Amino acid sequence: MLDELIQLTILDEESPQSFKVRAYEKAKAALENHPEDFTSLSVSQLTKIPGVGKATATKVRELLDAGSVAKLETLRAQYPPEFARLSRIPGLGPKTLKLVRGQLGVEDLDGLKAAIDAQQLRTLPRMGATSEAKIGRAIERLGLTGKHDRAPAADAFPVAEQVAAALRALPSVTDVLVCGSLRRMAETVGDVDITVAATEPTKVLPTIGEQPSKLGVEVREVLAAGDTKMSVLTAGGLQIDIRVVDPSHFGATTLYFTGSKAHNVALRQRAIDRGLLLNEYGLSPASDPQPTGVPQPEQPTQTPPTSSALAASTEAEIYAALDLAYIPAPMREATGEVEAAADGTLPTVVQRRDIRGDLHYHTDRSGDGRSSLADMVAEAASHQLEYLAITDHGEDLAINGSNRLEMLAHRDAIRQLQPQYPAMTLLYGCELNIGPEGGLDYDAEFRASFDYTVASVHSHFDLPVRAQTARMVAAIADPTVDSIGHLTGRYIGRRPGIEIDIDIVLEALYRFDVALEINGSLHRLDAGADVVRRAVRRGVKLVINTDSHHTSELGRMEYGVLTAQRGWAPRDLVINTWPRDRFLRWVNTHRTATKEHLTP
Ligand code: DGT
Ligand code: CA
Ligand code: CA
Ligand code: ZN
Repeated sequence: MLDELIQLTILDEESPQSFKVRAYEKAKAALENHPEDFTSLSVSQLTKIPGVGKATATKVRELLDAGSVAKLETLRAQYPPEFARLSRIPGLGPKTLKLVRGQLGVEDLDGLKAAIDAQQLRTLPRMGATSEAKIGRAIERLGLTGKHDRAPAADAFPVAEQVAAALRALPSVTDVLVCGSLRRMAETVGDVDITVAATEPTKVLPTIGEQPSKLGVEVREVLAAGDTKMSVLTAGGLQIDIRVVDPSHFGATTLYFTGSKAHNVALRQRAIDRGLLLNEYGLSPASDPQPTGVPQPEQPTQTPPTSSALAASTEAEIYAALDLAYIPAPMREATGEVEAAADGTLPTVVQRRDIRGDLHYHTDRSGDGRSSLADMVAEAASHQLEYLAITDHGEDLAINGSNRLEMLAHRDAIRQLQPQYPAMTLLYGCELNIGPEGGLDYDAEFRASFDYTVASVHSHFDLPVRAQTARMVAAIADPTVDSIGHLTGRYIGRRPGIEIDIDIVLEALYRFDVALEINGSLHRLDAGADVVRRAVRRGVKLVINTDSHHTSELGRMEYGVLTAQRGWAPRDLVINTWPRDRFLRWVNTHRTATKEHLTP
C-alpha cells in the first residue's frame, strides 16, 4: 500500500522530493524496520514509532481496518495503472508526465507511442528531439508493449506470496504452489498462476465468497469465480488465476500450470510415444484405439482422476514414469531440457542448500545501507553462512561511497567482529565502481588491500556498445577485481541497463578468471538467465549474491539460485557453493596474483 501511495503521490506532487513523499518513505522504512507486529497498534501508538507521522499512521490503520484507504482510492482514480505505469520509463519524470497528459492527451503506453511517432513530445517545454528519441528507445528496450504490459517479477512475487499464504490458511487446504512463468523465474510475467491442493476442493474458493480481500491482497475485480477456479484482478492491475484440485493429482496439475506451454507439449509427445496420456489430471495409459466412425459415448476430453493413473500426485513421479530425470521448474522452457533429461545429460544445477557464502553485502557504512555491521553479520551467521564478503561502496559512488580512512576504520571493525564468529570467515571487501572508461576507485595499491572485491556499473548507462564493452573489459582485466556485480545495471521494467558485446565480455571473464555475479534482487536478476547460460558454456565462474542492504534482504538468495537454474548453472561453477577452504584458496590465489602484478 505504501509503495503505491508513494508512487502516486510523486505523480500528484510532481516531485519525488516533496514533503509528503518523504514523510511516507520515512514511515515505510520505519515500519519495515519495526521489530514487532504493528497491525494491532492504534493510530497514536503507531505515531510513537520514530519516523511514522500522523498522516501515515491514520492511513495504515485505515487499511488494516477497512481494507482500503480513501486517499489512495482518490489517487488511483486520478492516475489509473495504465497511466501510472508510464512513470517507470526513464526520462519521463512526473513533471513531464503531467505535460504529456495535459497537452498531448496521453493516457497510456499506446498514446505515448503515438505521440512519439508523431514527434509531439519534442514540442513540450524542456524537451527536444534527443530526449524524445531516448524515451522511444527506452520503451523498446524495456520491452513494453501496451495495455497488457507484463509485470516485473519484483511486482508479482510479493503479491503471489501473499495470496499463497492466505490460501494456505483456508480450511481443507493441504498444499499451495505458485506456478506459471513466476515459478519458472521469468523476469516479467503476464499473470500469476496458483495451484491449491485441498481435501475438499469444491469447498475452498466459496469460503472467499463475497470477500475477495480474504485473498490477502486488494482485489479490484473478480474476473471469474467457480467452485474450483477463480481469476481476480488486483488493485495493482495484476491478474491472478487460482485452481483447486484434489491432492491425489496435485503434481499433474502443478506440472501443467507451471508450463511452459512448449515444455508441456514436449512432455505430452513423449507420453504419446510410450502409449500414454498426460494431462492436468495425471499420466495414464492411453485408452485403446476406437474404431473410426463409431460414435464414442460420453468420452470426456479431459480424463478425470481415475485409479488407472500411473502417476499424478507429484511431479517427480510423473517425470520418473516418463523415464526422465526431474527437471527443475526454471529449466522448463523447451530449450533442450527434455532431451537432456532423457539421455542423462541434464546438469546438476545449483540448489539453495548448496550456497555457503554471500559475496556482495552492504552495511550502513554505505549511504544506501540500512542495517549496522553487527546486525548484518549476525543475520548472515543465522543463515549458517561459512564466509561473507562485506562490500560497501567505494569512494567514487558520490553519496553512498566511503573514503580511505572510513574504509580502514571499517576494516578494523570487521576484524574486531571476527572472533565472535569462528564458523564464518569475514572478508573485508569493497564494491568498486566501474567508471565510464573502466577506471576504478582509489588506487591499485589500496584496492589490493581488500580481501575481496566486486566491481559494478552504477552510472553512464547510455554509452554506445563498443564503449560499454571496452569499459567492462578494462575493469575485468584489472588485477584488483575478483568479480563483476549486476552486469548490466538494469532495473527490470524500469531501466534497460548497459548494452555490451556479451561474447567479448564472457571471454574476458574467462581469461582473467573473474567471477560473474547473479544478483538475487528481483529488480535486477543480473546477469540474467540467458547470459548465465552463455557464461556456463564458456566455463565462466559464477557467484550468486543477495547484494543485501538490510537484514530483511537475505531471502534474495533463493531468487538468485532460481535464476542460475534457469541459466543451467551447474553447482561446481558457482564459487560460493565451494567449501570454505576451497573458496579461500581461490580468493588468495587471485589476491596474491594481484599483489605480484603490482610489485614491479
Ligand atoms: P505468462 O503468464 O504469460 O507469463 O506465462 P505462463 O507460462 O504463466 O502462461 P499462462 O499463465 O498463460 O499459463 C500457465 C501455464 O498453463 C502455461 O505455462 C502452460 C499451461 N498452459 C496454458 N495454456 C496451455 C495450452 O494451450 N496448452 C498447454 N499444453 N499448456 C497450456
Ligand atoms: Ca501466468
Ligand atoms: Ca494464467
Ligand atoms: Zn551493491
